[in-house]
Amino acid sequence: MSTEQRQSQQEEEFDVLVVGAGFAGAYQLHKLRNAGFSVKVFEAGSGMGGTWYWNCYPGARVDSDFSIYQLSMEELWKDWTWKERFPGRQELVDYFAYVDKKLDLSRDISFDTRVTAAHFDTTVDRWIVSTENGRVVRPRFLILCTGFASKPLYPNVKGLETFQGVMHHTARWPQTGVDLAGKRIGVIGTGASGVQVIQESGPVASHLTVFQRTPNYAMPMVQHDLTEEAQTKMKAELIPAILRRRKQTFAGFQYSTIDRGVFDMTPEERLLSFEDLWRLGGLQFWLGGYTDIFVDERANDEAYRFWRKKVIERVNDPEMQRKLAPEVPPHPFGVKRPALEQNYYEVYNQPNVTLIDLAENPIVEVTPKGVKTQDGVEHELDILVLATGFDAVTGSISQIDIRGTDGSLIREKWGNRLSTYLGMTCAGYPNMFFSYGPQGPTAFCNGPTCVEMQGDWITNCISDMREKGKTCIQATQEAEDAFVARVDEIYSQGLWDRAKSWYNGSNVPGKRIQSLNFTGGLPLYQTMCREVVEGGYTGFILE
Ligand code: N01
Repeated sequence: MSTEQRQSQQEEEFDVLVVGAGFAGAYQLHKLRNAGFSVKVFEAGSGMGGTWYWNCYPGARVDSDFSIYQLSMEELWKDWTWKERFPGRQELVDYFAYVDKKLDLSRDISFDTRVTAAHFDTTVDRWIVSTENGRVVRPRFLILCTGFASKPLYPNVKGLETFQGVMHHTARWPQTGVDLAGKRIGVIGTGASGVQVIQESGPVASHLTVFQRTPNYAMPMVQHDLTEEAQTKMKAELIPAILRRRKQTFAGFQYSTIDRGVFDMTPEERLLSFEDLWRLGGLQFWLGGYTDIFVDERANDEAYRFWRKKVIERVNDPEMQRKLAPEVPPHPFGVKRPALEQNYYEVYNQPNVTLIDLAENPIVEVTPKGVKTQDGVEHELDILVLATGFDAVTGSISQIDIRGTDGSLIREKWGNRLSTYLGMTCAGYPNMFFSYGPQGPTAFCNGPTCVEMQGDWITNCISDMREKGKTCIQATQEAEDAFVARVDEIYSQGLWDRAKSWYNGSNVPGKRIQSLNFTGGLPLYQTMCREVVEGGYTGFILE
C-alpha cells in the first residue's frame, strides 16, 4: 500500500459516522464532538434540517409549540427569537442555519451525500459505509439519525407516470417552489401534509380537488405571532422550566395527559374541560387530554363526538360535513395522528373546491390529463400533489443496504418482524445505533426531546466503552426479544390497531402490521434505558 493510499484510508477511519443532519444528527454531532470523538455526518440533502429541508411544500409548518420544538442548550435558545407560536418551514430552516453557525456543525457535515450501504467488518470492529457518490468510510460506530419520515410513499395507482402536468410528492417538493395561483390542483391524501397543502391551495387555485381516503381528525392550531419582549420574559424563567419539564411528560411536551377518566366527570364538567383544552389549541386536546381515550372506546367516543360537533359548526354543506366528519367514526379519535389546521374546514365552503370521498368513489387511474374516479369523471388538473405519506419509522433505515455480522440485510430481518433492543440498537448489528427510529418513543414524542434523550444515552454508552477499552457492543437476541415483547404488550393495551396508519405500518401495502413505536411514554422509556446502564449494560455484550 502506498503512503498516499495509507493516508487516505486513515482519513476515512474515524470514530463515528452519523447519517442525517436534522435535529438528531445535529445534536449527536455536537455531543460526540464535545466528548472528544472524531465524527462525520453524511446528509443526503443539500442543507441542514432533515425533514425541514425536504418538506418545502406550500404551507409546511410544525405542529408543536416553538418553546419545546428546539434544542435545549442555553447557548442556542437564549439568542434565538421565534416569530410564530408554530413556526413555518422557512423559520425552521433559518433556525438550523443559526444552530449550524453557533455550534460550527457543517465543517463536519458532507451534504449531497446519500448513504446507500453499510456492512460490519467483524475482523476490525468497524462499519464499511458506502455512499451514492462513491465514498467509502470505516467508522467504528454508525448512528442513523435518519428520522421517521425520509422514505416517501407513492400511491400505487394505475397510470401515475402518464400524468402530463406537474406532479410532486410533498416530501420531494422542488426547493424552487411551484406556483399554485390560478391552477387546477388535485391533492391525494389528507394527512398532516395534505391538510397544509389544501389550506394553501384552496384560496389561490382556480379549482381544488381533494381525494380523501380517510378524514383527518384535524384540530385548530390557534396560531399567533410572538413578540421579542414576550420571549425575553419567557426566557428568564419559563423556557428553562419548560425544557426540563418536557423530559418528564408522556410525549416530551410541556404538558402531559390527564390521568382522570372522561367518565369521572359529570357531562357538564366534561364539556367545560373539553372546551378548555380545545381553546388552548395545538395538540393539547389530544396529548394533553384524557389518557383513557386511548384505551377505552366509550371515553374515546366522547372525544370524537366533541371533535365532530366542532367541525360541523364550520362546514356549511351537509354532504361535506358527512365526508369530513362522519356520524360513524372510521376509527377511534387520536389513534391515528390528527393534524393541526388553520383554515382547513373553511376551504370546503369555497365554491372552487371538490371533495372526493375515495371510500365511496375510488380513483380508477391517473390519466395524462388528471385523475379518473369510479363514477367515470376525469378530474382535469394542472398540478397533482401526492400527500401520501411515508414508509414511516422503519423505511428510513431499511432503505439502506445494512448488513450485520451474518451478512443479512436489516430490511430482511425487519420484514419478518420489527425487532430492536431499546429502540436504539439491533442484535446482529454491532456498534450501530439509531435515534428517533423504530420502537423508540418516536411518533409519540416531541422530536427534539426524543433525540436529546437518546442522543445522550448513545454518547454516554460510547464514552463508557472508550473508558473500559471496549471496541464492540451488541445487543443479545434474548434481550431484544424481551424488549419487543414489552413493546407489543404495552401497545396491545391501547386502541392503536383500530386505525390503519403509519403508526403500525398498515399504510404501506404488504408491510407487517405491528407497533413501530414505544407507546409507553417517555418516563417509562427513560427508566428502562437507565436501568440497562445501571446494570452494566444489561442485555448487551461488550468486547
Ligand atoms: O402522511 P400521512 P403525512 N390513495 O401518512 C393518503 C408528520 N407531519 O405526510 O389515511 C389515496 O399521515 C392517506 O390515506 P389514509 C406527522 O407526524 C407533521 O401527511 O391512509 N390516499 C393519508 O390521508 C404526520 O402524521 C407535520 O386512508 C392515499 C395521506 O395519504 C406524518 O408526518 C406536517 C394513498 C398520508 O398521510 C406523516 O404525515 C406534515 C392512496 N394510495 C407531516 N396512500 C406538522 O408538523 C396514502 N394515502 C404539521
